[in-house]
Amino acid sequence: MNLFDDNSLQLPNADLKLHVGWLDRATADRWLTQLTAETPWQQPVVHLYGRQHPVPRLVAWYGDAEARYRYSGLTHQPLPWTALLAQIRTQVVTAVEQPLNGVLLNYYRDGQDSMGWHSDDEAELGRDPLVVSLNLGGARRFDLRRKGQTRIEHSLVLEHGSLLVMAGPTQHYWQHQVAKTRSACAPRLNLTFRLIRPCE
Ligand SMILES: O=C(O)CCC(=O)C(=O)O
Ligand SMILES: [Mn+2]
Repeated sequence: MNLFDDNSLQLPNADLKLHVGWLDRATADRWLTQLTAETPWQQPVVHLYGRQHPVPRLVAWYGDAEARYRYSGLTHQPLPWTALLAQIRTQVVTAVEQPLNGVLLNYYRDGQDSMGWHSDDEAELGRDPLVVSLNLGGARRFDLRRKGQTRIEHSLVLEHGSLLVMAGPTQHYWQHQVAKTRSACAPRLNLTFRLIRPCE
């Protein structure tokens, strides 16, 4: 992954690289417009203690047929790759030199859309998962804290066209969030590419 060697974040027990400006502006603009328009967005409802909570963002899951994925407490069958998402996957796979068979699209309509603290440590991602996250649209803050702690230890701003690569033990030791914000922010589309391993 030589492309990213100068972009490492020095956090213990983590392997995080942020490549700012990975995509040129015109391509990032075009992908944002097309993906926003053509994605069949869903807003899953999570059942917690007998109450129903719509997740505070819109989502879609695409991938190879075997890439069934659990998130927000539900199992999702992947949608087949569109021409554009297949092209984006090829570019991402070429950059990281690792296979990836699914992508979760998260659409944050405004500053009230968010994603709570979690690690991408689902069993189907295996040990030391690679999670490659492409950012389009409005910049948002991405916070990191150690598992078992409440203090935010590090924050990044994920800007239009940037690529964040999380690998190694990151998901084992760290959690991340995209918090709500009162600041005005443009709609944001985040694509996290993953490798779903077949069930044992
Ligand atoms: O929107 C982001 O940057 C984070 C997305 C994320 O953590 C996820 O999809 O698991
Ligand atoms: Mn995540």
